[in-house]
Amino acid sequence: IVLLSQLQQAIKNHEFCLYYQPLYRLSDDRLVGAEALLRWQHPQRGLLAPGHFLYMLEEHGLMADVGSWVLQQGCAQMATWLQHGHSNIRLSINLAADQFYRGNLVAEVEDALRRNKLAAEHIVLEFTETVLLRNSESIIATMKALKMMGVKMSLDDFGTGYSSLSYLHSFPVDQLKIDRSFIQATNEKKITLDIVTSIVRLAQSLGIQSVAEGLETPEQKALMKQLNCDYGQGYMLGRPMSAENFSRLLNGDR
Ligand code: G
Ligand code: G
Ligand code: NA
Ligand code: MN
Repeated sequence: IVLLSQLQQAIKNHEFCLYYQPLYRLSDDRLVGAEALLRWQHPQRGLLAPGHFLYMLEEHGLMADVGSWVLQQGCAQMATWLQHGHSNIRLSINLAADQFYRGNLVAEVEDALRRNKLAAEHIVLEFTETVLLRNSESIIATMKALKMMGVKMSLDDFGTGYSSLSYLHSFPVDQLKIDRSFIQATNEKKITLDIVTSIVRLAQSLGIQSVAEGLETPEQKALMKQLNCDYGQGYMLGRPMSAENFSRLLNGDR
């Protein structure tokens, strides 16, 4: 259990950090980037994953502020990797719904890119279907403005939200991330395999990218490659790791 006062302390004391989970192209196993994942370096409990505290940040209206920090920090780290010559990678950054609702997201992204002298093409912004529940006109406008800047938009946890298909024409999405619950059930149920196959085909026919998350076994990876899913992410390919360790991975991969 996490107390509000501890979270406020954490923000004040800069106890948050980002971990990076590698993303690979399935056709040739090439490392193409990473997803930035929030961690809390808790003074007593050690490194905590978002499952322990994200809901509290949301509940207490702190998520948009922490999200701004994630955006800045992620862009700064990506700029560092570029300076070290890793020009072929992209960083995926998660956006919370509150960051869209607050109304200054476009300016914040612009600011994070400008401050770090980072080209927009190196950033992918992930959002979930939750964002689409509210005020869709202004959300669509925000997404369009972000796309105009050159960042890519990725629909995370695809298939688990309230309506997976109807908004695909109105929201300018570049990428679908197939939720790991589908990937992990493919060995058990034929129906799940059919669903995953359909999602990949849906992405293909929309001309957008597909990403399989939660790949844990060679069989799951081989299956997604066979389906021509573009990218893969999961414990089998690489766990979330510190920036330092991801830098090592980049250097080994060159
Ligand atoms: O890292 P882990 O798998 O425990 O993350 C759990 C969930 O927390 C994931 O669904 C992920 O999208 C979300 N998450 C991780 N980092 C961030 C972040 O920086 N911002 C937001 N909004 N969500 C995050
Ligand atoms: O939903 P989101 O894309 O934010 O999910 C990212 C989260 O998924 C991270 O917190 C990460 O720790 C977790 N994750 C990444 N790969 C795997 C995996 O192969 N299996 C499981 N169970 N979780 C994973
Ligand atoms: Na994500
Ligand atoms: Mn996801």
